[in-house]
Amino acid sequence: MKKFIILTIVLVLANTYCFAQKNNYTLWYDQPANMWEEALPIGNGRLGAMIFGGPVKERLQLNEISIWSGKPEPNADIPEAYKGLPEIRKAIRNGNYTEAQELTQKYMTTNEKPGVYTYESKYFASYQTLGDLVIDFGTDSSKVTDYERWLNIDKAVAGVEFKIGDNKYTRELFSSAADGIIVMRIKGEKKGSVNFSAALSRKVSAQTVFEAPNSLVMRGNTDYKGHKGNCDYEARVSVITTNGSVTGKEDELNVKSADEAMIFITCGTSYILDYDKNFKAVVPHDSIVNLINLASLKTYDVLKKNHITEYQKYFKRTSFDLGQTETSKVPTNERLSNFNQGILDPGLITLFYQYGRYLMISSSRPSNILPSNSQGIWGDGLEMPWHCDYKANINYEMNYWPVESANLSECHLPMLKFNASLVKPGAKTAHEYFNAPGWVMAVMTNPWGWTSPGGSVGYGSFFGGSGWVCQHFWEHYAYTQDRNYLKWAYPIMKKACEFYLSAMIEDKNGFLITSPTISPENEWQKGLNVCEGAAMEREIIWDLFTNTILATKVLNTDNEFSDRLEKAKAKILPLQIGKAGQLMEWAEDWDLEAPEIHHRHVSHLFALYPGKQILPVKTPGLFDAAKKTLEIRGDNGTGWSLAWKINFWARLLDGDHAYNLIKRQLQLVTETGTNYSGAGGTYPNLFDAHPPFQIDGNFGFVSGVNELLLQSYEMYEKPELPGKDLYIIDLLPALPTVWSAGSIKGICARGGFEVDMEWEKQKLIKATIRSINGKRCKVRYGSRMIELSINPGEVIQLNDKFQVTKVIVK
Ligand code: FUC
Repeated sequence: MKKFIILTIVLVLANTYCFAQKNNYTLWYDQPANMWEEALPIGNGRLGAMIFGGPVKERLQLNEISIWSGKPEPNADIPEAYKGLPEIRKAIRNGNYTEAQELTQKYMTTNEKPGVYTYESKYFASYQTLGDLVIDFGTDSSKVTDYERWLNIDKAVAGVEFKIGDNKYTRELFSSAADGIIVMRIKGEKKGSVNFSAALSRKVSAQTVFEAPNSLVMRGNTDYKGHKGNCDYEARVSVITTNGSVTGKEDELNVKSADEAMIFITCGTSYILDYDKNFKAVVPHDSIVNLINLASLKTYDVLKKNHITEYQKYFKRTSFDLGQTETSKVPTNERLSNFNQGILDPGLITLFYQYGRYLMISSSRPSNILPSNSQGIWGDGLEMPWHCDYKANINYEMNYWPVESANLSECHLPMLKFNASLVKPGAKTAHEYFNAPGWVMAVMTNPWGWTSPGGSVGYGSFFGGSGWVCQHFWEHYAYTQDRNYLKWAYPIMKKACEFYLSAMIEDKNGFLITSPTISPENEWQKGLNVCEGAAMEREIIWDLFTNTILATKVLNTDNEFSDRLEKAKAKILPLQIGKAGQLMEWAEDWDLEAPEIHHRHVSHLFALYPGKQILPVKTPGLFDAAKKTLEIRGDNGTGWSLAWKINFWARLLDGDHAYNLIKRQLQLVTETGTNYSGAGGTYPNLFDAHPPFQIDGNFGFVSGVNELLLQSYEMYEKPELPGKDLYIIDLLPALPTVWSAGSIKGICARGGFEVDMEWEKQKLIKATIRSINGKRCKVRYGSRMIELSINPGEVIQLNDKFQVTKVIVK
């Protein structure tokens, strides 16, 4: 009997242990990664690794967020390019578009000839890999059994386990923000069975040496193809064993007969976010050594506990449940293909949602020196797709769409600080291209303060970047209600407005427009992008002016400037509806004749999402036109395009249509080359597939789900409360039918509210609303709406009849 009880306890514990490995917070696989998009990412905001999990040879592909080739290019702007503006504008007004396109290429880009940048161009900096740590165990692969690798996103810990004979090996890895290092523990069940050699390398511009007694040190720079790189670095790998020995020579380190080994990895670079100092300081050698020394004084359990506690401070704020299924019991890649074959797997939705939050926390900790780039912090190679830069015609902003609503507000800070750093170079670009005050960022940027236009008109002559990134300054305030922060951000928004106030001109009817302009990356006629008054820049400017006016009211400052903005805003060419009932992409009704009516960019719906210019009740005509536009555009797209469409359909209050796009986004993709149409989906490691991997789709998905469940973009006014930004919170505005029961806890609404909701049979049964600072809001569910005034720390509950049932003052 006693034996039976003990056996039962052991089985239960074993089961709990296994279940802990394979719950709905776990990605897991029964094979090592073959391709990079199967490897599993860990990151502490700045230091990342992709774990391949080979039992014989482990490959950790390493990244550090500031390792970029290239250097500042302060002379990239064409000097006094604005002198070409009258000629370009005249050609456009007279309908001489071919001439206008050529002139725009000549004056309003940074390349003389159209085309993408090469390594010979001014714009070539790319995010780069730090290198690889390869750990060779020298074992016989045919003897490996019971293989599994996993990533637990609840704890941000990854692992590999397998057996060789009757010896079980386990590896655990995490990238700790608490201790500033990556930690790996390698363990064999049998004493003395851990043996390996480790090598740290990078294909170019780096050298590794063994430093006694237990470290590999790699020093290098980002020189590439004969071009000087502006970033130096030092990476260190140190090994501590329990029993056994550590030896090394040249660039290799050997561990023999250990019971277990701990490997610490860290890296520091010369990068500083300081335009005036050319973005360069010295490599912080002492702090790098210190991080490893401090970690060496701690046990594995302490390091792991520190890491999990720090990570969960962010991660645990939000939970999302759409029902339990057995589906998590198959490997994640199979789970994805099962879902593609129509097997309902609500757990996969919640896993993918939380994975997006995991990727955000892991690539954008508040102390990051740079924001999450187009691959977060994970990227292999030396020339990344599209340089892995920050593209402000959709991708960069999409990365940060969910950050506030998904209760990760502090993770927004790296982006906000980075945007602020663009004001100086952007002032020069504003002057050279438009002879305008303020600052402008055109279409993209990188860590070297690039604000100039791109290389060809089709994507490069878009000057809405600064306006768009400024939306994030306002959004961070709208969610946090932090007036002190807004005081810091306001001058940056104001200077962005000053640029557009100066750069806009009147169209033939006296409305304000920009010229030359484009609708990002889309042609209105074969070979022609350039025009005047394309919708997107108008919408971005409308949004910027609206938010800046709101900021002047909240801060009770700059009334005159605010009046100027009001007047200009009223003169911006309004949104127009075209002959098919669609929202017009350009100022002329060209949409139906454009060569690519299914183009992945849906720029003119900026006003619907992430803007707030189109609302179901207040602007029903535009609302219907936006819907028409999307119907014409169709449901295909690259990864991020699919994610954008989820957000659009959420704002159009059509959860079922959004769910169709969710299904598309979760299509298993294994193709890695660049594909621009119809191939979007998700890789086996749940990275979003453009293809190639782009992280924006992961983040756009999270914001899309939030928009389906909670919206708060509509504002209302109360004459007795002037200067207050007041929001309407919509509960379950677009719930997909398949998610008939579920709950979400800890998502955020503008105005500084945190919301929990539970629903059953498609109906809200309970909602809880907390206010950070105390604020008034309206809460709407279907056709019902109530106004609440919530004190700081108060919790308000609404029941299934939409009655306030409880007010608990903390
Ligand atoms: C723009 C997009 C592409 C891709 C790239 C990073 O050029 O049109 O689809 O997302 O940015």
